[in-house]
Formats: sequence, C-alpha cells, structure tokens
Amino acid sequence: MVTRRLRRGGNHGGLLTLCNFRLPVSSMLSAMASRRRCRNFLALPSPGGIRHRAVGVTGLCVRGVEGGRGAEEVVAAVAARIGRGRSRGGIGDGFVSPVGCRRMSSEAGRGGDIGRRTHSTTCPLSRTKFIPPPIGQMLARLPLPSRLVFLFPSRRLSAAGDSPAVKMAARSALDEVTDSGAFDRSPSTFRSSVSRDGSSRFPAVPGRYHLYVSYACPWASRCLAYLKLKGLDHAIGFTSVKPIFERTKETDDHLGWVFPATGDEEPAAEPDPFNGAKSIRELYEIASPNYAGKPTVPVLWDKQLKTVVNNESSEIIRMLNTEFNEIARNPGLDLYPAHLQASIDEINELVYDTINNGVYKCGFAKKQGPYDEAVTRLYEALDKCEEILSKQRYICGNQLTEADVRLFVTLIRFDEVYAVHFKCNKRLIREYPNLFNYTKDIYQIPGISSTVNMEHIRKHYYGSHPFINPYGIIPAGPNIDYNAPHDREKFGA
Ligand SMILES: N[C@@H](CCC(=O)N[C@@H](CS)C(=O)NCC(=O)O)C(=O)O
Repeated sequence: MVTRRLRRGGNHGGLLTLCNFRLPVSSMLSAMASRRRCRNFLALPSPGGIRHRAVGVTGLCVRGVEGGRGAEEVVAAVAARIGRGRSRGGIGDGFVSPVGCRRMSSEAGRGGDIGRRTHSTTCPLSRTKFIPPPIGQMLARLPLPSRLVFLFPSRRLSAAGDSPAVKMAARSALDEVTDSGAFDRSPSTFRSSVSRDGSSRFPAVPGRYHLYVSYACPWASRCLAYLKLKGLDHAIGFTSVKPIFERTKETDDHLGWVFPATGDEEPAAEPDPFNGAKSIRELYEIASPNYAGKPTVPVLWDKQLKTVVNNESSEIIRMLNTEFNEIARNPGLDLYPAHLQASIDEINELVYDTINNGVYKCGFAKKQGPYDEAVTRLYEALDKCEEILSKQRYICGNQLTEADVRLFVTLIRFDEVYAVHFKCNKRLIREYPNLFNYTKDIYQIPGISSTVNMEHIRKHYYGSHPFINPYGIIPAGPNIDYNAPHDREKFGA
C-alpha cells in the first residue's frame, strides 16, 4: 500500500484524518483545498479498497505532506508504486463514503480502533469530530488500500525511498507558518518572461499586458514604481483590488484579494476590466484551472492568451527595466546597470530576507523564538542600511537602483503598519535620520508618491489578518508627511 511508504518527518504529529462525507469527490476536493489547513491535495484511485455498502468507495484523508515537489509528480510517484490504477492530481471522480475512524476499522474487519486516541480533529468539510491516530499505527493496521487516497500537504511528511520530500503550495500566508512557528514564504508559481524578442511567446508589445496589483502590497508596489519610473504606464495598464481580504468564493472560506463590484465601491480599486473576475484567485484559475497555490499580487497578465505571465515581482521589475525599452518613455533609465549588479544583488539579498520579508517574519511568527530571531535580524539590517545611507544618497551608491525601490516599499509602510501590526517597534524609521530622509527622498521622485496609497495600506494590514488584529481596529497612525523636506541632496546626484 502506497501510504505505508510515507514516513513521518519533521517535528509534527503526522496524523491521519479520516473524514466522513458523502459528496462528489470534485466538490469535496475543491472545498477541502480551500480550507486553511488542507490547501493541496491529491486524489489517487488505488487498487482494492474497503467496501462500503452505500457507494463502494472509501475516502481516506492523509493530512500533512510538505516538501519540494508538485502534486502531479507525487501522484505519478505514488501511482507508480501502486502499480495499477489511474493517477490523478487534483479532482478525482466517484464518491467518498461516510467512514469515520472507528467505522472504517470495523468495516475493514480488523476490529477495534485504528491507533491511539491522541488527538481529535474536525473534518474540515463536515465539521465532525474525528480522532486521528498516529500515522504509523494507522497505516500499519489499515487493510488493503482504500480506492481514494487524499494527501493533504499541510504538514511535513516525506515519502520514503527514492521520493524526496514533497512541498505543496499554500493558499494563504497563514499556511506558510511552519510547526516551529516561523513564517516561511512559498515561491511564486508563474515564472515566464516577457521578451523584447518579437518571436517569443510573450513579446513586449504595448497594450497586451496588464498588472493586477494591490496598493497595499509592497511587492506589487515595486512593479507600480517601475511603471512610473520607466514611463510605461501608457503601455501596461494596472488595476488595484480592494484593500481588505474577503471571501473569494461562496463555496469555501478562502480569504484573499477581491475586486470591487463597481468603481465607486472603494477609492482607487476597480473591477477587473478584462475578465470580469471577482477575485485574484479567479484569475489564477483562468490561467490554471487546478491552481491550488496562494493567489498573490502582483500578477502580470497577458490579455491575449488570458494567462498569468509572471507573479514574481522581482522578475517582473527586471522585465520592466529592460524588455519594454522600445516603448518606454524613459528607456535610458537602467535600474540594474551592469557595473552595480554585484552590489545590487548583495543588498537585495540582505534586504529581502531581513527587511522586506523580515517584517512579515516578525508579524506572522507564532512563537517567541522565530519572532526574536526575525526582529533581531531586521534591526541589524536597518542599522546597516542607516550606516550605508550616512555616506551616500542611495543604497548602492549615488544613483537610484532597483535596490532602492525594493527597500523603499518596506520603509514607507514601516511606521504606519509594521511597527504596530507586525511588532517591529524597537525603533521607528522616523527615528533613523538617514533612513527617514532617504524614504522621503524616494517618495518625492516624480511618480512614486502615486504608487503609495496609505489608506489601502492601513486598511489592508489591520483589516486582513484577524489572527493578529481580531477587531480590525486601525490605529490612529503617525500620519507622516513624506513630502516634507529632506537632506539627501547633500550627497549630490
Ligand atoms: N514573491 C511574491 C510575493 C507576493 C505576495 O506575497 N503578495 C501578497 C500581498 S503583499 C499576497 O498577494 N498575498 C495573498 C495572500 O496572503 O493570500 C512577489 O514578490 O511577487
């Protein structure tokens, strides 16, 4: 039996959950996939099976696979081990029978409970309580395999033998907190490139691409900053979603970015002009019907092929820097010039890990240790930047580069939200003379202030993470005037 080959890994409970529901597999999977703790799944028709009077198919949910591979590969690997049966990643067919832990074992003719009653859990769909036994005992005592095996990759399990660990994408940032309580961001999924080469799949032509953003999001905002700096806003349009996460579907509880129904609903947010999508999630599903990852912004959308070209802002900004120069109003501006690349890369590495993502690590930590580590590293990095900026106007010298844009998007949100919401309150940016003046300096570059919508920023963070701010109260905030004079001209440039 395939599931026997899974062994426990990591420091979690590694529990099986048997769920009882009688639903078409497709509805069950989509419902379960949307639940916070059961984001991704595999459905495997497996040989044999535990007979069930009603529908003849037994559902077995295995929660807890995380590692490095995609669903299809896992399905293929598991199917190969089963030796027969069709393999599917995603939606299977048939029905799942109402089998609970006890019932399953007795139906299987082995009698008694399968495993110790160590924990109880709630079936995410039916909200029925179950007692998931330890995985080892569970698997050892199961009779021949059930026909449908659902693997829920919310925790760490690794496949034994030649199968490396399996990592599934998560549905929201909450799914990215590991058992040790640390925030661990999952990689972006769409990684194609727009190219100035007209024969490529995504040629850099005006009017073909659209950026879906949230003004609240620092990653999306760096793309907006590039549209302005490079003078590309006439060639690549953008639409901002509403700032506060809402249910993205009526059929499940996923919370994420949604579009307003009309242009009047929320200042600066607009309905989706091209696909009529209600949510960013819907866009991802147009591009990839079985998408089970986190539907993030920014999204670089191809209107012609109706697909996501790329959803990784660090790559999108590189494309905007070089690939659209024939249509850019400011083609001469190179924010990643050859002579500064090594220094930009070095600063980016530090800034991404400890500052851009560092504030999230502070804010989403669920245990003191990971928070302490993240906050220490954050302030070490801020101190380092303060020191660098005491000697030069920009972070990589005396010319504006990509590294400045990337640092700026976090600094501008810091005192308003990260200091309070993410507990980054050891020192405020306005208490660092160089970082503060630098933030104002960048804010005052023509075009940049239009990419900063502090209302969206404040509403989003304080309103979208009820696990941090359950009442959604928006603190008064310092209301800093970033248009106030700064002293950065002393460095020239
Ligand atoms: N690596 C991505 C990260 C994008 C990202 O995490 N965006 C956040 C907003 S700030 C998001 O869309 N989150 C959706 C969610 O948490 O469900 C990038 O830089 O483009």
